[in-house]
Amino acid sequence: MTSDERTYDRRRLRQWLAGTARAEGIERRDLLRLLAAAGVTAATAGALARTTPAAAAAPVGPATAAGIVKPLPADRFTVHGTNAETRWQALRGTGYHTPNDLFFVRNHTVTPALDAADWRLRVWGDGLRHGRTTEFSLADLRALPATERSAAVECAGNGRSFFQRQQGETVSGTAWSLGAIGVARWRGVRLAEVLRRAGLTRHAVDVQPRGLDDPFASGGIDLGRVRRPLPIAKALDDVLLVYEMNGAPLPPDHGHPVRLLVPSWIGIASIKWLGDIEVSTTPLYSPWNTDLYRLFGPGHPAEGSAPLTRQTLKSAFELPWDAPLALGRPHLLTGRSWSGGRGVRTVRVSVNGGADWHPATLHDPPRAGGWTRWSLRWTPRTAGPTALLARATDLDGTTQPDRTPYNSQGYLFDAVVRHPVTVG
Ligand SMILES: Nc1nc2c(c(=O)[nH]1)N[C@H]1C(S)=C(S)[C@@H](COP(=O)(O)O)O[C@H]1N2
Ligand SMILES: [Mo]
Repeated sequence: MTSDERTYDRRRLRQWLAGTARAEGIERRDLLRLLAAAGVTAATAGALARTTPAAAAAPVGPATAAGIVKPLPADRFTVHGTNAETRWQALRGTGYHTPNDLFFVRNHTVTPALDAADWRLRVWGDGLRHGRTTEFSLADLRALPATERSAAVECAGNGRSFFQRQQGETVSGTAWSLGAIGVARWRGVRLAEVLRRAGLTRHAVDVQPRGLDDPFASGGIDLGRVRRPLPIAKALDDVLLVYEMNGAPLPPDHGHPVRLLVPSWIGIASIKWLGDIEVSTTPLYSPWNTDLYRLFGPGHPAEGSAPLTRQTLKSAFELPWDAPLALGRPHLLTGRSWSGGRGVRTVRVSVNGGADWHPATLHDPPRAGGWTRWSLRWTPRTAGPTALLARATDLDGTTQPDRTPYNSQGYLFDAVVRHPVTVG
């Protein structure tokens, strides 16, 4: 978290407290927690709570089907409710980019069926000249200058299950292993270009993209459609509105016809099935930057950390969990490491539970917003169970730690994972 992001969050909170920032669909207890943390009196809190529409109760039932369109064969995916995680062994030999049919899916509800022919993106808000609204069809976006880039989309909760499995800590949220990441080649138009054409003014501070999928309910509370404010500085930097993924039209599960791509940031920033973007001169809040996607727990402020932005550093082996490996035979261990910073510089691997470490051979240069493939030859000489470990260091000098500090929702796990195998 850079000090810029903290400063921005504090300023936004102050503006909110002054009644010049809006917060819709936020639970009352979150408002109160934020206000209490800032030492605001109950009278002010009451006034603010009145300006916030009451959250509507909505029935919530258990997820019955995944609600995902593409096939999810068991040798390629692990399904968690409405989400599907890529199995790492399925990535071996697939090249730098994750094929679309192997790419993980994280849906708050279900993949909606949208028709590209009558889809429109509405860009609106008081941060636009004369407060005017502009609509773009897919053909309009395709007629604008196109940009292509490789980038990862990775869930903020990727690796979450290791808080429990490795650190014995209970956290809430989808119990992902390490497969809630994919890297694709995306094609689209810069958000900066679209905002400029819509009449962006220099008074805009936040943009809020919102999805067309069903509203999301949590704990019986309707939180509304999936949306998360993005500071204007990031929006104008490297964010794309994408309509192609690895050379194909964006598939239904990944946001057809158009999604946002926010490179290096946690996956929730990359809103799928984009319907509208609000451009605001006052800071915005949604449940996705207040109650969710901040760090809570001992060691964090009561209102949580600043909203999460960049991803952390991780490594994974392209092997099944508990893989059997033949004794005395040469094996080529392969894997990938990735960082939300400037790219991976070195990877060290241990084949004996962390006692000895060997440099892995890297097959890609450091790439910001992407990953680096690596390999190590190993001929096991001792039979029995052991753990494989990979530890990456990025160009910013960050190295994966042995343990990730606890946070109650299990975000941003970055510790070295112990991958069990059996030699025999
Ligand atoms: N509209 C919408 N956008 C969304 C989501 C969603 O449920 N609805 N999930 C977010 C989350 S939490 C993640 S991690 C990424 C996952 O992108 P993918 O399903 O294409 O892999 O999409 C983000 N964008
Ligand atoms: Mo996510």
